[in-house]
Amino acid sequence: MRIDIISVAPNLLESPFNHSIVKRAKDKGLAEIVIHDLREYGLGNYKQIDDTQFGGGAGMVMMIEPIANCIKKLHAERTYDEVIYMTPDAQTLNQGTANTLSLRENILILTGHYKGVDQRIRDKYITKEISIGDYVLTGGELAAAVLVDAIVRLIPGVIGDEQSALTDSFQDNLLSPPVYTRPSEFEGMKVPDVLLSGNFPKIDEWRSDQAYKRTEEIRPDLLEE
Ligand code: 6GU
Repeated sequence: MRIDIISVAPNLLESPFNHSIVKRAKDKGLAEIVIHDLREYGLGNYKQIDDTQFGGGAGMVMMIEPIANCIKKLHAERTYDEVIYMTPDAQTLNQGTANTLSLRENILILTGHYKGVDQRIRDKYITKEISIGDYVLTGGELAAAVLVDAIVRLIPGVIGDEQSALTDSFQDNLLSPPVYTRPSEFEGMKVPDVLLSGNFPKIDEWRSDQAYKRTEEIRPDLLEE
């Protein structure tokens, strides 16, 4: 999978993509992530990328030309399955979206800053808009890092233990059951007997039961979906 990201703060994206699972995916050749500095497409001597908004009001808007020029250049090099704009005024990311996107070949992600991008960019170039939750971040970079991590770990071959991506919280709209490791007793706190029983059908049943109970208690909205 190839992921291109357009950003005004490329350094914010360096660290998350050079560690852990995303780094492993890149090293294995399963994911290629290329970051494009929007400033290089800025206008004039000052490389301007934002301007005040028509109609007045506080906050700058990202201008259409620098973004359009950057997107056009990238479009000339490859066909994108999806051009995604990271913005808080969009549907929130969930596991289903991550699953779908992990099957794509080429993805382009645009990250916004300030008041966001000129609406005409969204109208013309964007095929999908994603928020990562109901709160506001300074910019879309951290949100893009979250999205890329969620997608890349699902690419076949990225996670060694194939099973583990499938048993994640949310994969079946349920939270994960509690987990334990050694020691079996710590300061009087014991691991549930069933997990030490060796009775695997029973253990599976206990885990499903716990997953359901946890979901009911913490995220009942997931059960309604
Ligand atoms: Cl995608 N961008 C920004 N700036 N804030 C957010 C977000 C995205 N998702 C949640 N909050």
